Amino acid sequence: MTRLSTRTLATLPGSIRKPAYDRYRVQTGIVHLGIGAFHRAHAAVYTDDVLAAGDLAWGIIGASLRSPDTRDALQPQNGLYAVNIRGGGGEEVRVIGAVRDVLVAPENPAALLAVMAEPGVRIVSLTVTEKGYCHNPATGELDPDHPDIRYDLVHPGAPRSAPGFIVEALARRRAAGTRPFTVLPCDNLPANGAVTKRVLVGLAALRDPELGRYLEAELACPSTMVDRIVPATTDADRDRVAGLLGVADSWPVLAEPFTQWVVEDHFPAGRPDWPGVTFVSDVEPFEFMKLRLLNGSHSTMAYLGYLSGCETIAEAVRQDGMERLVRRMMDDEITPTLPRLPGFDLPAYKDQLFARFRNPALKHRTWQIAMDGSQKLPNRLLGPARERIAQGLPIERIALGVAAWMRYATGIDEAGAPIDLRDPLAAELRSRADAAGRDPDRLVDALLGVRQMFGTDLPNESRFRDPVRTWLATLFERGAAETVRIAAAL
Ligand code: CS2
Repeated sequence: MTRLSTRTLATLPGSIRKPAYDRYRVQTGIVHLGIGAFHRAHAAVYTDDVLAAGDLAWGIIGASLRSPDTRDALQPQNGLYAVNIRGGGGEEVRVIGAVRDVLVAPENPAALLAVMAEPGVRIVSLTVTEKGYCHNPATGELDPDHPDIRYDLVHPGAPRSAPGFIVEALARRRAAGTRPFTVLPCDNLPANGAVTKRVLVGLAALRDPELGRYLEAELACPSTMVDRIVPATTDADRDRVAGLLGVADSWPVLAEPFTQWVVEDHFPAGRPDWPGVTFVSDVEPFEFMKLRLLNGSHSTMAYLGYLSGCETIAEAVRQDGMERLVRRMMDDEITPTLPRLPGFDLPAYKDQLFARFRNPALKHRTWQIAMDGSQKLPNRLLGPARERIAQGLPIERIALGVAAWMRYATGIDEAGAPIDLRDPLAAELRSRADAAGRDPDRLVDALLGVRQMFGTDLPNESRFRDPVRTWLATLFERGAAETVRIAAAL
């Protein structure tokens, strides 16, 4: 089958939305680090709208920090790819032209640094997942012992980490008299702008205190809240999209119809006028709302659902008792921890979340969400747990989410089969869990000893440890599906 490309764009069915702007005239205004499916289905779509509205200064050069897969898929397609939007009411395909090129950082770090140093680049955005910030999730500070950070300190001109690339590019711009670009983190971290700035200033200061002070004074890192559910693309999805396009796309992305981007409006070097973005002076209330309600529920359903044998979130949320359990967690335990958002209809937001979770057209795998739990849980569940404990409030349902993660982290499912545990701390989790065995007391203490997740306070806090331990025992004795029913009936 012929491939999607500039040449074949004209052959697409008329009903398909595609770039109508002159792609040859688009300039590079944004470098995006970590060009995975999420960016292509989220920020790149908003930027495609900017180009379509006639502002051609904001083309994107994407970079993969690890594998060449995205470049290999998109380069023969001149950067073009399809977004397949699937909702209850049907589906839509749209071809995005905002990505001008994809670089593979490890193959040629110098090429990426050269692009980042170009004066026309005014924004460097990131979707590198929680672990890509090389910080300690429990403190939000740069982890100076992170292997990539240690490497980058020795090899600043050929770095490995996202912070390493950004700091080196900013140092080069400074030396050349070019103003800094704005750094725009688009990952699910609370206060992601502040965390990013702390990490970058921290790394710069380790290289050169003067550079650290310069970035502290000059660098803008606005916080953002990003939201769109984007399941991993499968071969069946590729076939389906090819059928709709009439040409092959090696790597289309899937998404739900819902999309949201709330951005702190602090771009000293300028920004595109992204249609549909909510620009605010303080993103924090939105971030907490989304991270704790959506992502906190996602993780809870992912672990309980996976252990109960549910492949997708749509299946998990339909499990007996799950929706009731998660609603009670949202309403009784999470919502009271959220900063107020005057005028915002929170009940409607929560109803909409359940409609999104139930979306049967999206096969969003529980296993995909279960990944990297050591990085995700601190923001999603442990933060609200801490706040509630400090106020003397119960955390029954949050504790079940944490216990389900612990049960999952044993690496063996309820049928005795191995779980493909993907986590930067997987080796440590497995060895702690193996040493503890299935005794809930020993297991809970072994895993609470992971400082990067639980800090030094939670392991010694009986109001945290006790409910987690009780749920862990129930999960072992009764299994996850039955535990969900028990918890829903509380
Ligand atoms: C999910 C998120 O994989 C996960 O951890 O919770 O990717 C989630 O789908 C997005 O944050 C939705 O915006």
